[in-house]
Amino acid sequence: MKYEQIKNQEGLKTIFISGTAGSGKSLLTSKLYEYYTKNGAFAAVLNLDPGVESLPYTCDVDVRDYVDIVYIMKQYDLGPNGALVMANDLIASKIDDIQNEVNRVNPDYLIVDTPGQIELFAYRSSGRFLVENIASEEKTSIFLFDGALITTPVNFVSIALLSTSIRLRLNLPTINVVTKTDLIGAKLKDILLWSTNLNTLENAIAKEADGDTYSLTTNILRGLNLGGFAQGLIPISNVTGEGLVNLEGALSRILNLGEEVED
Ligand SMILES: Nc1nc2c(ncn2[C@@H]2O[C@H](COP(=O)(O)OP(=O)(O)OP(=O)(O)O)[C@@H](O)[C@H]2O)c(=O)[nH]1
Ligand SMILES: [Mg+2]
Repeated sequence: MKYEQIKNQEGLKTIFISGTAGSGKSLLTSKLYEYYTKNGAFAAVLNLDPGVESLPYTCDVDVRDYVDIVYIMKQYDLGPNGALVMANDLIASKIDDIQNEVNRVNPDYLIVDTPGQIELFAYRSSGRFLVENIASEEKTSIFLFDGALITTPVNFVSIALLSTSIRLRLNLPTINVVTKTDLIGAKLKDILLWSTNLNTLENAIAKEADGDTYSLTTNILRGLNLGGFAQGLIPISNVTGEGLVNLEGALSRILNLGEEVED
């Protein structure tokens, strides 16, 4: 196949941005793009969300050029999610064209904004196909915990479970990030402690839950930790820009480590 020949395209680093609906994926995409550009790197953006109407950035490559969600809904008499499923499959079949567009732009960093319906992207085979087949020297994933959603320790564990499940599916090194830190005030301190200290989190769960909820949550948590979850979260605000430097540092450690291994 054509893209086989250009696999491991030299120098290209691809960053997939995933997370729950409304967690800040598109806004972070625009901020990372600005960050890299300001610091003299050549970044480009690929939008993989066929259903989005407006975006806070200009796309270099846009799957909406290949699929029209409104047309699919009308033509095949589908609801929004059925149409998104079909659109995702169509997009996977256009991988050669998408790859050619990326090659033409030829950036150092390709930032990939993924669809709001994360389960469509992460759990259907077309999403993983795209992740596996976009030719790139290094790939990594950022998973966004919506700061406004993590109001309780049990919520925190649920989203950590989702993050781990998506890491399993996409099979990429993953950086966990908490967004909207500008909205959550003092709660951030608790969240950051929970993300690195199992005992603190278990104590917090014990205060909130009992019986089945307590034992299920703590058992999931222990499993997640055995699977390497407790790396901590990087706190960022897409609005104030706080924490973006740390996120870029974490990205660089993963993406540059790859280079060293390759040499
Ligand atoms: N205060 C605050 N608002 C944010 C932050 N990040 C995103 N938002 C807001 O949250 C809303 C959703 O942001 P998006 O970037 O569209 O989120 P998304 O994950 O791309 O959303 P979908 O693609 O629809 O799932 C927008 O109103 C953003 O302005 C943040 O760090 N702080
Ligand atoms: Mg979005």
